[in-house]
Amino acid sequence: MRLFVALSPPPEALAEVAEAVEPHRDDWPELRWVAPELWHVTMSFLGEVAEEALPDLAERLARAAGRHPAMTLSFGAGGAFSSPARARVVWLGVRGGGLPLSRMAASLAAGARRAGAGHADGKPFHPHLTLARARPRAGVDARPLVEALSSFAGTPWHAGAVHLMRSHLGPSVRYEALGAWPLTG
Ligand code: 2AM
Repeated sequence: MRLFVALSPPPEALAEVAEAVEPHRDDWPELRWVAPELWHVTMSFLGEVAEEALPDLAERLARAAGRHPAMTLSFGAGGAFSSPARARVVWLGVRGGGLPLSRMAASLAAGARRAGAGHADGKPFHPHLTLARARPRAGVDARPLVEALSSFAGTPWHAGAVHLMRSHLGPSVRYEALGAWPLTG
């Protein structure tokens, strides 16, 4: 099963983002917009994981989560991977996490690896909310969109738990929450 670990921001925080994004959607037919009900902040992408690994994975994620503090985060200015001029992914940034959030991501990934899930990809952790993706093989010049989203500053929200999510790929992607574990504090 295809798994990832994520933060699930509260509906109010996502509603604000939806409102900010809505005026732009129709201007960018070359982008595939992610439906708001799928929005999340990926902490660690695990990829294909054998079902037998789930109990050990759950235990290790619970332990890792419990070693990190709950935090107050907010969505901030837009950006793009790999660059606004050749965007493959357009996102909003996550503010307020800093080093503790990066440490939490590393700790979740390390716990998952000990359960045989995921692998170190060497990429720096860059917390974000993916809004839209370019179609395969097409980098999009999304500079005006990134610019339009540069002033976005969402209301702070409480990140108090991490979720283990399963992706069901198909004509329309669906996510299923397999578990949730509290952060401390
Ligand atoms: P994204 O937010 O950067 O797009 C579920 O598919 C989540 O896992 C997505 O939100 C995506 O993060 C992340 N993801 C999917 N495929 C990935 C990959 N090959 N490497 C890293 N993260 C991936």
